[in-house]
Amino acid sequence: MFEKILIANRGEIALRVLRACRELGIRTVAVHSVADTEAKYVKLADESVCIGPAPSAKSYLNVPSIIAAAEVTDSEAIHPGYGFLSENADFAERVEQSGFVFIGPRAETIRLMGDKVSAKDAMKTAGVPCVPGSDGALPDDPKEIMRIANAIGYPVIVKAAGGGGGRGMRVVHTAAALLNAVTTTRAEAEAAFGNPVLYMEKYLENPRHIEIQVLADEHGNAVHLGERDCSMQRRHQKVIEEAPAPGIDRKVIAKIGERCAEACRKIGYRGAGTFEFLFEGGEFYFIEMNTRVQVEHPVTELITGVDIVQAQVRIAAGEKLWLKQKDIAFRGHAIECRINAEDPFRFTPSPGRITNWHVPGGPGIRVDSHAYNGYTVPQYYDSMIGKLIAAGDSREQAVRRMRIALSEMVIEGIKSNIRLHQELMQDAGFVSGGASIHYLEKKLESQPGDGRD
Ligand code: MV4
Repeated sequence: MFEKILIANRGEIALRVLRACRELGIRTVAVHSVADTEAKYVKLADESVCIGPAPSAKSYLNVPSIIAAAEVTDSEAIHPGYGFLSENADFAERVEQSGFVFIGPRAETIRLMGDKVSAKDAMKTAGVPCVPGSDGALPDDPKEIMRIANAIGYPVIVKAAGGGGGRGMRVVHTAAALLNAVTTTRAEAEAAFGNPVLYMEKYLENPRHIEIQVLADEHGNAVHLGERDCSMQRRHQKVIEEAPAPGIDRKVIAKIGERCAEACRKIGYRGAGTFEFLFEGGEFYFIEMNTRVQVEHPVTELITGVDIVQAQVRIAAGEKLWLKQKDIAFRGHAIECRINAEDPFRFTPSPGRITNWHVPGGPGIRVDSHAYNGYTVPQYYDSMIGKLIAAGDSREQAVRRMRIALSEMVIEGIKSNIRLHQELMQDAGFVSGGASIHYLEKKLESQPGDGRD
């Protein structure tokens, strides 16, 4: 096992990784920007290194600075967390070339999945069901493009190979609108990702977003840890996630989960990963794979008892997977509310000093947050300041516990989205379970919350 790991991230996930390392008896190095000098995980880490000024381009994305920090602290491995450099294949490569272990998949796998056309192609070949669409990249010839769209059937969605997570895509409803849409999306893709490659899919009108968590080792073993339902989202930002997904047959999950695990074995996947699917009409359609730990990993941890971050570290250290699929049991239900420093109904960021901070507790409650009384939320980064997770024997119990937890939570000095979560925990569409990816945005449109403060 490693003796010392450098955590190339900030906020709640830096603290989460730190705790996993502590339990494994590994010393930690926190790297931080000037704006995060007073952060809790920086103080708790065995060592810390300031890697640059507040803007993330000069600190958390500053590759030479992070590598230098690993060198001066004699770290053996680097955990990238999520966001920042976590899915940057060039970074993973630089880490390994500098003699450190990158806690994640091989750079080549990250690159494969980063290109959405090659990712889909690899998954199709590995037997994972995909959304019907173009066979690889769209050609330049307008006639060919028209032919492909006609074969798929409208509506179609044009996506950028370099995009993902909702960036660089456009829905097209008619043949008349197709070629302009392709031209515009291509120009945007070139500008945003430096990659004009596009692909096309059948547009699914009202799907749910269901993802499968996997763990794979470098020795060819892989398991799945079931699914998460992440449909409750706004502008591609997840708001609530839960596991298991309400109303989906366990046998159907076991089948798609095994497809994902088998795909991991086939492509030589290593580490934790997530297969993102759209789920509509009882069918799963692969869209993208995430090659990092995800924000919402705790809901899976709470229903399986598997520590996903510790698993990442143990796999990176070369351990053979200690879990067989039959060892993984799913127990009860877990729900996560992302706690953001923002206006609960207008969604404008609300950085600043937290003058009063109290977190809930009691059976089944977990709070993953780096915030504390007196902490100042910097303006430079994502507004997520923590996650409130409630687990119970049933979904009903998890919802009840979440309502109580939200009522106990105190955040003063800044605005937070606690009241939005309180409203959602009473919302008929959420409470009944199984809402689509469009549910929250439609609800917010019809009840915008204007005038509430
Ligand atoms: C789709 C889709 C409908 N049909 N693809 C958005 C994020 C990116 N990962 C893929 N996305 C979508 N792809 C087809 N063929 C609808 C979306 C989509 C979406 C997906 C997951 C979660 C939230 C979403 C919100 C809007 C659109």
